[in-house]
Amino acid sequence: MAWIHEGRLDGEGLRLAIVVSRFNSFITQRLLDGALDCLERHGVETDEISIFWVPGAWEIPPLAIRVADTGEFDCVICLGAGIRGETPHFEYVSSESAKGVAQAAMLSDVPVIYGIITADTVDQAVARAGTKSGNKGFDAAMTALEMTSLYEAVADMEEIGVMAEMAPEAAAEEE
Ligand code: INI
Repeated sequence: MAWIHEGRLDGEGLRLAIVVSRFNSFITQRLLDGALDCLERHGVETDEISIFWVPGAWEIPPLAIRVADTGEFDCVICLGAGIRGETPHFEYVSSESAKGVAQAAMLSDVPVIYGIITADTVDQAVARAGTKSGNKGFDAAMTALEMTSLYEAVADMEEIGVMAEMAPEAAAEEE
């Protein structure tokens, strides 16, 4: 039979960071509200959440990786909003912030979650910030809980694996 590993949605005892951008703040504030609602409903203490505001989505990845590298947090959630304008600026900002968050996630020891929405219109952005299409900040926070618990599960497996090589009985007790 296969071993199934799934993340839990239990936020008790977790310390979380949220990096959120001010650009399009009428949307990003809603994403932040959604994320906080999710975390608090799942048992994360308010004073275990740190919020870092940055100017725009471009600035999210460089700060996110530094926040992750402090070792102070179990997970970093990135929230932002790109809305297409009349110039190509949006394309550069959106694609680089997506790549940057992906890079931060690959390089960090803790999960770095991508909660930056990209929309062609203000209506599309509004729909993803708590109206017709739900709240992508809430969804990002759910993903954060799930991934944090999976990272912990894998870290526990590594620890038990090392113990098993040294002393099989001690590893069995730990399990
Ligand atoms: N920043 C955003 O967060 N969303 C956008 O839609 C956006 N557009 O389209 O311009 C945007 N630009 C600002 C950018 O993130 C930087 O803050 C700025 O370029 C300074 O580095």
